[in-house]
Amino acid sequence: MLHDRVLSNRSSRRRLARSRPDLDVAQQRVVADLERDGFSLTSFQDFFSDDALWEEIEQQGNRFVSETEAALAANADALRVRQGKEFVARLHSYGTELGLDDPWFRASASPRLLDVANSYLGLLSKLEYVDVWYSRPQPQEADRVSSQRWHRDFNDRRLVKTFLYLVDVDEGAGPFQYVPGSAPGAAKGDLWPWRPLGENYPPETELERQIAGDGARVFTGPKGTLLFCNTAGFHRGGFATERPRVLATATYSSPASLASLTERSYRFTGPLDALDARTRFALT
Ligand SMILES: O=C(O)CCC(=O)C(=O)O
Repeated sequence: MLHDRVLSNRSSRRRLARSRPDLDVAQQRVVADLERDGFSLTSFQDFFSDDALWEEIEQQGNRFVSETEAALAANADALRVRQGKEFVARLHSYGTELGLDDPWFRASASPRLLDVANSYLGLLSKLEYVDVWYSRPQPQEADRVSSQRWHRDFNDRRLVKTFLYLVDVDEGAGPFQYVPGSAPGAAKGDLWPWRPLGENYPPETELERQIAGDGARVFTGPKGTLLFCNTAGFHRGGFATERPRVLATATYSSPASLASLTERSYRFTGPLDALDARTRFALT
């Protein structure tokens, strides 16, 4: 893509190369896992070691659950949902204003996470999307729709998404699932290969036939599970059948992706001159 090779990403690659982040062991492990498998599994506590921040995010999640369940009981029309994905209620959705007083936004914009995303992407990344999701249970016999079906994200060949579980997630809560080694360039990268804005949803049964054997990873896990993933590889999730799934999520993309294929979900409201260079770059 012209955008990738020549325009927006070139200077962002150069800027990262000039001052590479100094990663600690936990961060190095995440980047190495992402390179090898396309995902990395850890926990908020192990990655952040920040009890106060975890408590704030937990409270933010609990408030969102109470508000969502009150709205579901009273008037489901009041929920923030997107067309075609009505099974997910969102805390923010698009067009919201966010500052560092929002705890999940603060974690997502932290140097700790940005340094991992930037190292894996090999450039200064953009924090494109930040939200908290409540996936509503649906009948077992319902058809899987949208991101409940296997797909590659259209955003870019390489991107990083984080998923932080805010409830225990078992099979009945619609766990996230991923095909290891399916990111572009990896062993299974050529299965229905990634294309910008391409048809990235192959027939479910065909894909499952192709990956039979090694299969897919199913990420059930306790509250506090933190998953990193290059979702240009095949993934699906949120098909909750017994209990709601609640998670916080963020997306880190290249400047080229944001310039051409994707849209930032929020406007940062805090003072820019208080931020270091990589954070300012990520939020603007
Ligand atoms: O809800 C899920 O587990 C899948 C999410 C997804 O497809 C995505 O964020 O790209």
